[in-house]
Amino acid sequence: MKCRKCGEKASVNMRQHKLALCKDHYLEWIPEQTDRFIKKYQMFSPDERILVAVSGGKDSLSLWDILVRLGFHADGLYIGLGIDGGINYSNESQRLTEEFANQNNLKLHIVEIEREYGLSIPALSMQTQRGLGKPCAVCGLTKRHEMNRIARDLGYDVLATGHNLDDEAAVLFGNTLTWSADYLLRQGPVLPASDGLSRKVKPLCRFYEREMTAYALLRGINYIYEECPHAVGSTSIYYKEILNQIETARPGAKLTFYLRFLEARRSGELFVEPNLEAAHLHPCTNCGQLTSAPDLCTFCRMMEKVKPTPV
Ligand code: Q46
Ligand code: ZN
Ligand code: ZN
Repeated sequence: MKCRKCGEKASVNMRQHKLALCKDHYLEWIPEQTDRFIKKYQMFSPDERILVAVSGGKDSLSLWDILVRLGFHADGLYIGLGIDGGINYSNESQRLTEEFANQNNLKLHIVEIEREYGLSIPALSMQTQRGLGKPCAVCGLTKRHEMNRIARDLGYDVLATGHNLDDEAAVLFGNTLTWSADYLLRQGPVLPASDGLSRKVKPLCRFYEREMTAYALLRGINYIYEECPHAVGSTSIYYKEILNQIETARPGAKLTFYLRFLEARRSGELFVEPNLEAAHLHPCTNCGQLTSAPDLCTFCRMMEKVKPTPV
């Protein structure tokens, strides 16, 4: 297989795009395409300050690398979850994130949940029992809250995450199976800013997971290979496996599924009943983030439960 641009031996063959590229042209193609998506979906402009949520994984570190190469002002945010799982997961992912930031002379903010709130994510999950065995519900809620908080407090215009096409297609698949109208309404490459919350963007949402793996490896990014130990057996991994089977039989099916959804929603062809509840958001009385609850947001309500009782 030869590179379409120079005729040298290809390093990456993308069947769904009918495109094969050598290493150098692939490393050019991914940032070019990312730039195209940023413009197409009007994610941000060159003068805006971007906060990239980095986990130490291939997607978020590659996203940071790409945005900086494209000349954007992008700083990183690492959230220390305190997850060990026998593989020292959080320590190792933090070490690799710091290494990347130092090597590239980039600014990285670190928030450690245990230092901030007195409990790690697994401990918080145990105490509140929201996780019922798995800490993922507590973890997701806490990460969202902290990303919003830091972006707002430090005055970033945009919060960027490294979700790839496989992530987005799996979420879409799950939301379609249950026809979760309000989630379907909110899913997309850009979630506009609302009172006190920065705009959220996903510049990698049109790249397959293996395209991002190829980018990280060819670029020489040192990332954490292990998944979070709590990801094992999750619904999203199950949906990804199903979509991978479909993709193997019909190359391009995942991309078509996601892009047709975006197009159908944009054109009004797909009618999703708006959630009237969502229209009644107001600031949490403790942290100021928007919530549909009458006083405290879900995160602050959870933290109330773990507050030590005065003696
Ligand atoms: S939610 Fe669950 Fe992830 Fe948190 S506890 Fe690990 S698997 S990191 S995206
Ligand atoms: Zn080439
Ligand atoms: Zn709150």
